[in-house]
Amino acid sequence: MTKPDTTYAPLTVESLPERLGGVAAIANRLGADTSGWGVKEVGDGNLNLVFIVQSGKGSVIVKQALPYVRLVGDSWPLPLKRAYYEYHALIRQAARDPGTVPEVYYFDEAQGLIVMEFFTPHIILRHSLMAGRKHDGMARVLGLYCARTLFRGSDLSMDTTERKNDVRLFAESVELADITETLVFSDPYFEAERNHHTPGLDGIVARLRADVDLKVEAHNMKAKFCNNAETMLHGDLHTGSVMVTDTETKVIDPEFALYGPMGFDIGMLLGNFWMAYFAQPGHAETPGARVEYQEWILGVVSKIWSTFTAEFSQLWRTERTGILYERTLYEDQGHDLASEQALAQRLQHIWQDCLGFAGVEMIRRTLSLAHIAENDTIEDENMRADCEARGLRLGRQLVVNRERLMDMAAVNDLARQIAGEARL
Ligand code: SR1
Ligand code: MG
Repeated sequence: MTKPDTTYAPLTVESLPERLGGVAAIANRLGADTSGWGVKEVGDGNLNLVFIVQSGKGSVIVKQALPYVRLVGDSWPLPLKRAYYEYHALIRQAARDPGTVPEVYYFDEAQGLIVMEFFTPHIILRHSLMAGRKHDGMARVLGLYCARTLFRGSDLSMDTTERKNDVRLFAESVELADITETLVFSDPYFEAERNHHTPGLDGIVARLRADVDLKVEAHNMKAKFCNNAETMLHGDLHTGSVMVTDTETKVIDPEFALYGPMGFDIGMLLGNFWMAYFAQPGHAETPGARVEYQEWILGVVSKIWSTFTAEFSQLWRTERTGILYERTLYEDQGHDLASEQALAQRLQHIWQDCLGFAGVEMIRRTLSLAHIAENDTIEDENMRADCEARGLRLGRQLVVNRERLMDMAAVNDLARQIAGEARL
């Protein structure tokens, strides 16, 4: 018997029906007659091919890794195995926060390919933030998602065997970790080859690169990222990894999943909301038209954080079955207050890390390789530079002063103050 050919080949709109028509998990959803399948390539991310495949019966997403970084081309090779990490992250996230991430229908490791649930009519949150649209319940879903995945993926919840096996699995995702280590924490702080920035920022960028306090603190955040395998992270939780309708919110794209510090995902996410906040004047229909929407964004940030802390606390009190802070040492000894004390300390630690990671994300999305659409689509270069400069200013404050910013009200007030300053 001849073995099936598993040699990797990227899919095309034309080849997809023939190549995947025999996969039962797909045919069951779309029908076996592939002549009725409609295929569209819609990938607008930095790395992969993404196809929507639809028939009269149903729809699926087919995501396939390319052997290189799509944004840059084949001069930057990248292993197909990232699909394997994404698959493992998706099935863990689905168990830890059911209903928030796409269901996986089929995974083919050799082809770097995942077939999964197509969220429709959802759109990428970034586009919605540019259009000035609001989403009921979004902040609550994102806060719950962060609390549940971060808590349940950590040694507050997992036993030692499960935890060590899992850390081992994701520890092999070396190339994706390297991208984050380099692009997020190092490149912005010197004239790295892949960097680019809006020309009007030249003076500010020179000052930031000469700012040794910032460089040291950004590197302290890098040390936390590299050295603290506290939980399984999404690893790339920005507003391009969130899909929304007016009432529903979903989280996608965890191919950068790895074990890292608790504050990383939520910090990246909040950093992206603060950047969207500063970008609003660049999308305003008339001057001042987005002021109320900017306040809505700050409200979202507050709600994500308060939902996160409430849910994390609830999980601490009811699901602490893992290696750390065992109930046998605390509640079972009548030391409930000590348990609450430990919880408060853990949350304070996450809070400070969250601010630091938010800050480095805001700086890297302005100075390093991958920028954000909210800024990139502002055609007026002076306006773009102005929005980006404000983001850089808050980002720097978050990194350097993260231990002095006591609560979300203080951070949002700082954002408002920076937004109200005369041209930077
Ligand atoms: C080379 S990949 C650049 C960025 O895109 C991804 O979405 C990650 O954010 C990564 O840092
Ligand atoms: Mg992505």
